[in-house]
Parts: sequence; structure tokens; C-alpha cells
Amino acid sequence: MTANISPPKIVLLAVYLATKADVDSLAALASRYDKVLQKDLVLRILLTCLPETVDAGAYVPLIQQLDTDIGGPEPGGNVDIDTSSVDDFTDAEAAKKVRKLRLLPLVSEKTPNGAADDLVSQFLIARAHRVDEEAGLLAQLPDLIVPFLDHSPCIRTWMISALLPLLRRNYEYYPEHPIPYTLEAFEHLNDRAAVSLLLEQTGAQDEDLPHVGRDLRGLIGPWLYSESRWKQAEDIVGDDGQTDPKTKLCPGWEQLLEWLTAQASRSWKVAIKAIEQWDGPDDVDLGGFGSMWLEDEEQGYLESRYARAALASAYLVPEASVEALVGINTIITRVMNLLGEDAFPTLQVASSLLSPLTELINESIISAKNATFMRNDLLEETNILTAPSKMSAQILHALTLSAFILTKAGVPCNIRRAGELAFLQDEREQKSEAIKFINTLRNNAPKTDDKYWIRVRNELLWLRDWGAEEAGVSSSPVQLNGVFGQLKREFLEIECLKAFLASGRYALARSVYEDSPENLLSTKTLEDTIIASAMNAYDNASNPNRTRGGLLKCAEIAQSFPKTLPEDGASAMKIEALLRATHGLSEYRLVLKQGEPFTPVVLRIHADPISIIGKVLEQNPHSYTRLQAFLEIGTNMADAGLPTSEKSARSSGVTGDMAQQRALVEKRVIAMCIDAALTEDDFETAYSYVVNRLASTTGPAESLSAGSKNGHGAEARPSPAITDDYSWKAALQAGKYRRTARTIRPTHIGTASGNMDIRHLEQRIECLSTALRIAPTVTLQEILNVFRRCEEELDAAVKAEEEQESAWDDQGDVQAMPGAFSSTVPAGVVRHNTSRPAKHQEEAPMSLFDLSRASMARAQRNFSALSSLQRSEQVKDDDEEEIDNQARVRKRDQLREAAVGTLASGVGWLIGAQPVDRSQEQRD
Ligand SMILES: *[C@@H]1O[C@H](CO)[C@@H](O)[C@H](O)[C@H]1NC(C)=O
Ligand SMILES: *[C@@H]1O[C@H](CO)[C@@H](O)[C@H](O)[C@H]1NC(C)=O
Ligand SMILES: *[C@@H]1O[C@H](CO)[C@@H](O)[C@H](O)[C@H]1NC(C)=O
Ligand SMILES: *[C@@H]1O[C@H](CO)[C@@H](O)[C@H](O)[C@H]1NC(C)=O
Ligand SMILES: *[C@@H]1O[C@H](CO)[C@@H](O)[C@H](O)[C@H]1NC(C)=O
Ligand SMILES: CC(=O)N[C@H]1CO[C@H](CO)[C@@H](O)[C@@H]1O
Repeated sequence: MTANISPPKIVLLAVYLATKADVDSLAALASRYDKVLQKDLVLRILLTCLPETVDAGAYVPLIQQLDTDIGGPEPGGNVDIDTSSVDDFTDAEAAKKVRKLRLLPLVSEKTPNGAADDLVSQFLIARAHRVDEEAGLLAQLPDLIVPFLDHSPCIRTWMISALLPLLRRNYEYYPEHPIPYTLEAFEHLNDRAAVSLLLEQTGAQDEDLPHVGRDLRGLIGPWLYSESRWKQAEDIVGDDGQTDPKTKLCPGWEQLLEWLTAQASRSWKVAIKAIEQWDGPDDVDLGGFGSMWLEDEEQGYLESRYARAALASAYLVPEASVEALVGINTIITRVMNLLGEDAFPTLQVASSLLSPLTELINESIISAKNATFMRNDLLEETNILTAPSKMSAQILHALTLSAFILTKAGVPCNIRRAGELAFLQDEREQKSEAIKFINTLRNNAPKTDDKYWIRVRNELLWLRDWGAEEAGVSSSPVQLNGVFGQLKREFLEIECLKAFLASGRYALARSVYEDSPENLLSTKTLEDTIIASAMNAYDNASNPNRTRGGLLKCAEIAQSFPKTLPEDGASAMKIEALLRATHGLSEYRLVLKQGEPFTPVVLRIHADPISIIGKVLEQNPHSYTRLQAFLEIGTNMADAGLPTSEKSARSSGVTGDMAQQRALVEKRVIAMCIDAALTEDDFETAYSYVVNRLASTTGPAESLSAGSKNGHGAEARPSPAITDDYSWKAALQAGKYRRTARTIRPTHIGTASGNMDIRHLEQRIECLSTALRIAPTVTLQEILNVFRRCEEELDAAVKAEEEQESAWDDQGDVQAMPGAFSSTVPAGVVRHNTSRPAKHQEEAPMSLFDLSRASMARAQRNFSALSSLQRSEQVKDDDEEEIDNQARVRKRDQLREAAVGTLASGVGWLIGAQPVDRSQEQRD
């Protein structure tokens, strides 16, 4: 231990001791030779030579000793300094070695400004960087720095804004995903990169996001704790004059807000959690190393920008869910808080109150021109929707509550969608949304709850004008801003009524729309809506039975409005007729398309619903016997206002009046039943329908003329006639029927009826004469041909029977049966007389059948005259057999007379014969 050690050796020894990490000896040395080992030199030797792995605790006292700058007292006075390591060098050698030492500088271009002229601060920061880079011991740096927090503001600031964020980020919050930068590199990242790296893991880890607020508080808060984060506006904005150049801006804060709004678009929950869990600029966690202090101006700037970013985030959240909207409501609450205003109630409460938002009445911000602010320039000062003001918060509240009502109902709607509905006021968009709203609520409606529907209606009306009408300003002209503002009140009331009815809330519908003195809907509109709803229920029915399902509903709806739809009113009766017609069909098997059973709607949309009766007759054997039931179905169809004619007739615009339509429907149904009977070989029934139903009620086809009753008479041309082509065709069809083995035999027939062939031919002739009487002129020739052939067969049959009988008479059997006269013989006796007309017919020239149309028409009138005679004869048919038989024969003669005689007379003028009214003769 020598006192005469040369300065170069002292320096070399200091380097040696530092390299050996012998801090105590070094301290003693520095203390003893403080003239040589000056502060600057010691710090550089420490920085360069002391291994970075050495605990800070070992050399902090030395730094502190140097910092105190006292130099005098020798704490290491009693330390024995081992100089052996430099003893072997000559002073010259030592000096040469010292010159070759490459000691690191304390200052680099990256040293904070605050550390200028402050060697200790410079050392601490440089040392910290080396410990981090060379040893990776970032976590131990607080041991080095904390003792010097009070050394200089620059160290405190650096500790809080540089070391603390990186330390927390890489060692405390997300050690699994550290930022891959050295401390020094981190310090010199630009704002965007720094914010993005610090918050890279925020919200990426836990489902329920408990740490978003912590990260903002614990990472961004400290990171911003530096005057260097602030810039004069003029440095950034340039000279576009938007911002006062003296205003201070914080680009790092702006980056944070960018991050926040980006989260709102990409992971909205993170954005909402951020705003929920973090109170903004004041809410920082500096780890106890310092406390935040901001100028009023700075504070105001940060808060105002934060409020704007919060409002912007609300518009950016793409999610349309109750959860997201509730989150957005917390954003609004935060903004109101920052503005020093009272918060709005929760959405749940607000949606049950539906208070009028009177502040928004006439609000001109809510206009199509401003809609673009929902998408663009959200953080710009020019954006009036995100301006941190009470008005913009109120607008957002209105949109949030509107979206909430829609979303809760099952029609997802986000803020931007609600905003577009309100700002753009596009009627079509609003209408489709309103209808979705009602329909969804209807599908989810509880079975029996009027309250539910009262609420739905209130919500719907509120969505239209945000309560302006209720607020009593409806009388003055107001701009209705609601999301359904373009829709007429009447439209919404109609939709509500439809929903009430579809959900079976009949009493509610009546009390709101029929009984209420408000007269929300005009009588006409009310009636139309009720009928449409009834028809809707009808069309939705799967079962034609009126006591079930859709038809029952239809009936209930129609009966629920005694004032609007009185039971004896035209509309109610029409619906009733439709229900009856449909129910009438429910008793039968009926398949229209392949395999598909009949549903009521088919009847309503069918181009020719009467033809459905034909299908029933085809598919239900023997059903033709229920003529009366089918007639009722048919006339009910007519009464229900369904089309009654086939395509051709309708397309020509002919409908005729109701009586005519009904009459025609009846004819057609009878004809269908006749056809069905014939198809099933039931000639007797067909015959009976012809003579009882057609002959009795039908005149010549032309008589059913639509005439001037044609409802579509705008054009003054004469309407074509409605033609009953059904009756004569059916009668002709029956007249053409030939008995076969399959033909069903008559069930009750007089014992004296005798020859079945003759009886059948007589019936056919009767059918044919009916056809002749009612057919259009052009068809008479065809019918007459059939008639003539039929009559020839009848003559032949009669002749054959006569011959048989006379052979029988010749055997003198008549005497063998006295007393049997009246029961067995009359047929023969009577028939004897029948030959005369037959002969008479033979006398008629065949050319008579080649008649002109004009003469046929004239002849037809005599058939009509004849029909009354026929009927009176039929009444007698039920009497005693003899009379019956006689009448039958006389009738046949009359028919023949009528057919031939009248024709002869009709064309008498042609052949120069005297007209003879034989039917007149007969009657005498
Ligand atoms: C937005 O609304 C405000 C307030 O009514 C109006 O003055 C302004 O012109 C609108 N902005 C645009 C871009 O139309
Ligand atoms: C709304 O504006 C109209 C004029 O456009 C005015 O007559 C009316 O009083 C205003 N209503 C309210 C509530 O401000
Ligand atoms: C239509 O009918 C179905 C069942 O057939 C029923 O569930 C539904 O509620 C009906 N819809 C309306 C509007 O009546
Ligand atoms: C209609 O339905 C009721 C029961 O709802 C039943 O009693 C009745 O027989 C049905 N009518 C027909 C024609 O099926
Ligand atoms: C009926 O026929 C007779 C001749 O048989 C004729 O004199 C009479 O004019 C006809 N009746 C009608 C209404 O044409
Ligand atoms: C019922 C009837 O008219 N019978 C007549 C049949 O014809 C004979 C003569 O051929 C008359 O005497 C009957 O009166």
C-alpha cells in the first residue's frame, strides 16, 4: 500500500477493480485519489468496465457518493487497496495503457435533454440501457434508478414514462408476449408503434376482458407522463389554420384514441370495456413513482378528445346486440360524465318510459347531409356527431334506444343502422324495418297478453317521432326525426291492428280501433284491414273445416267488430258465404294437385272455383246424389264473390248481376251432378235431375243475358250474353245415354212399368226434348239428330212389343184372366193408341229436319210452352198406376207432337202446309 502511486496507475487500477466488480475498493480508491478519479472518469469506468450483471445495490452507494460531490472524507480510508495488479507496470507503460482505454461516453445523441450537464443522470440512463442490452436484466433496473428519483426530474420522468411501461408490459402484465425491443429502442419508437405495441395484448387474452382498464391506466398513463409527449400545434398542424398554433397537442394521446376507435370497429367489446373501466386522462397508475399534474388547458384538451373518441366508438361498433347497445349506453354515460351532465337512464328503463326526446324536435343536425359523419372523419373537430356536447350525446342516446328497442324485439340494429334510418329518412327502408319489427314481435308473442301488444304499439309509435306527438307538439309543424319518421301514423296503426288480429287479440283490437273515440283509423280503412286480416287467416288455413284453425280465426276476426262489420252487412255476409262454401267442401275427399290435399286458399285463388265441385264429384263416388249440398256450396261461392264463370266468359268481362250468377252457378252444378251420375251409370238420377231441376227452371240459353247489368260498362258497347251452356249439354248428355248391364236399375218403379227399354227410351226422349228447349239455335240440328234416332228406336221397340202382344192376344188369353184388366192389360190397351202418332211421324218428310235456324228458334218456343204441360203431368205421375201409364203415353205423344208437329208448323210456310197446333188438340 503506497501513497506514491502514479495517476496512470490509479486509473488502470480503477479499471481493474471495476472489471473485477470490486466496488468497495474502487470506491476507496476514488475517494482517496479524487483529484485523479474525477466523477466523470469514475462514471465512465463504471459504465464501461463494471459487469452489467452486478447488482445495482453494490454500486448505488458509490454513485450516491459521487453525486454528493464532497470528495473529502475517506469512507474507504481503512480499506486496504491491493495495488498488485498495477505494480509491475512502469509509469510509462501505465500511461500508454491508459491512452489505449476506450471508455464509453456518458452522453449519446439519445440522452434526454433534461440530463444535459447532469453526469449522474446521464450515467444512470446509459447504464440502464447497457444492463438491459448486455444482461437482459430490465427487471432489476428499478434497484438502480429508484434511489435517484429525487436526483432530478428527468430521472423520475424517464423512470415513469420509459422504464415503467416496458417493465410492466414485459414482466408484469404480459410476460408470455413481451415487446421484442430493448429499452433504448422502445424509448425511441414513434407514438403509433409505441401505443400499438404497449396495447398489443390488451383484450387478446381473457374472454371477459378484466384488464383493459388496467392496461390503459398502467401502460399508457405512465407512457404519456412526459413533457416530450406534447407538441405545439404549429409543429403538427402547419398553417391550415384549423387549430390555434399555440395549443399544445399530444400526438401519443391521439394515437391512443385511434387505437380505441379501431378497437370499436374490430373488437367492440375491448373498446367498450376500455371506456367502462377507464376514467380517462386522470386515471393513471404511475406505480407510486410520481403523480400526474396537468395544466387546465391540457386536461381540457385530453378530456374533450377522449369524449369525442368515445362518441366515435359508439358509431363504429358494428355489433347489433343488446349487449353491445348496453355497452354503448355506458359510453354515453361516460361522455355525460365528462361533460358534467346527468346520465340517461339505463336502456331497460328508458325503453319502458319512452319519454319524449323533445330536445331533438326540429333538430337540423339529424339530416341526410350529416349522415356522412357517422362514417367519416369521426375524430375530426368538424364532425358534429362526435362533438363532445350534450346535443350529440342526446342524438346518440336516441339512436341507441331506438336500436335497442328494435334489437330486443329480434330485429338486430346497430347504431349506424339506426342513424341511417333517422338521418336519411328513406321510406322504403323504414317500412321494411317496421314490418320486420312487427312480424318478429308477432312470432314471439305470448299467447295471451294484451299488455305485450300495448307496449309494442307504444314502441312503434315512439320509434316514429321519438315521442314528439306525445309531447303535444304535434299540432305545430315538426320535423319527425325518429327511425320511422317517414311512415304515416295510419300505416303503423294498420300494421298494429293486423298484428293484434293475427295474434288473436280481438278485444284489444276492438277497444283500440273501434271503440276508442280517437278514431285512429277511418271506418273504411278499418273495415278493409279487418277483412284483409280475416282473409289472411283464411289463406293460412290448412283445414277447410270452419270450426278449426285458420277458418275459425277468420270467422272470429270477422265477428269481432260489430260496428264496423255488422253481421248483416255485405262484407260479413260475403265472408260467411266463403266460410260456408269452404266448410261444405270439408266433408269430401279432395285432392287437386298431385297428392296435395285441398287447402282453403286454393278455393280463393282458383280461376274457376266452381270447377272444384266437379273434382269433388269425381273423387267421391256417389256424391252426385247430394245435389242440394253442392248447390249450396256453389251459390255460397257466388255470394262470396268468387269468380263464377269459366275463363273464357270472365276474360271477356262478363259477370252479370248476382242473381244471374247464382242462377248460372246452379245450372252448372246441376249439370256437373248429371255428368257425374251418368259417369257412374246412374241414369235414373241423371234423368230426374234433368226433368226436375233443369227443365223446370231453365229457359233458352240466351235468356241469361247480362244485358246492361254489366258492371264494367265504361265502354258503351253492348255486353255479350252470359250463356248457360251447361244445362242443355247435360240434358243432351243424358239423352245420349244408352242403357248397359252396368246401368243402375231404378229402385222404385211401378209394377206395371213393363218394358224397361221402352221406359228408358221415353226418358231419353224427355231429356232430349229438354235439351231442345233450352239449347242455343245453332245446336238444335245436332240434338234433333239424336232425338230422331232415339225415336226410331222407340218406335221399333213399341212395334216389337205390339207384335208380341197381339200374338199373345190371339191365343185368347185375355178371357182367361177376367178381372185382371186394370192391373195387367192397360199397358197394351194404351199402347194400342200410341201407334198413331208414330205413323203420323212416318208421314212427316225427312227433309223437315233440315230446318233453318230461324224456324228452329221459333219451334223452340213451343217446347217452352210444352214444359208447363209436362210439369203438370209429372205431378200426376205419382197417382194411380193406370193414370200413370196413360199419362206417360200421352206425354210421349205430346213430346213427339211437339218435336215434330211444331217443327212442321214452324216451317209450314216453307212447304205450303197449313199450320196445325197439335198440342192444342191434345189438350182438348
Ligand atoms: C349538418 O347539420 C348542421 C346543423 O344543422 C348544418 O349546419 C350543416 O350544414 C350540416 N352539415 C353538412 C355537411 O351538411
Ligand atoms: C319546429 O319548426 C317549425 C317550423 O319549421 C315551427 O313552426 C315549430 O314550432 C317548431 N317546433 C318546435 C317544437 O320547435
Ligand atoms: C299460419 O298457420 C300456422 C299453422 O298452420 C300457424 O302456426 C301460424 O301462426 C299461422 N299464421 C297466421 C298469421 O295466422
Ligand atoms: C269439423 O271439426 C269438428 C271438430 O273441430 C268436428 O266435430 C267436425 O266433425 C268436423 N267437420 C267435418 C266436416 O269434418
Ligand atoms: C206453336 O206451334 C203452332 C203450330 O203447331 C204455331 O201455330 C204457334 O204459333 C207456335 N207457337 C209459338 C209461340 O210460336
Ligand atoms: C185411351 C184412349 O185414347 N183409348 C182409345 C184407343 O183407341 C181406340 C180406338 O182404336 C179408342 O176407342 C180408345 O178410346
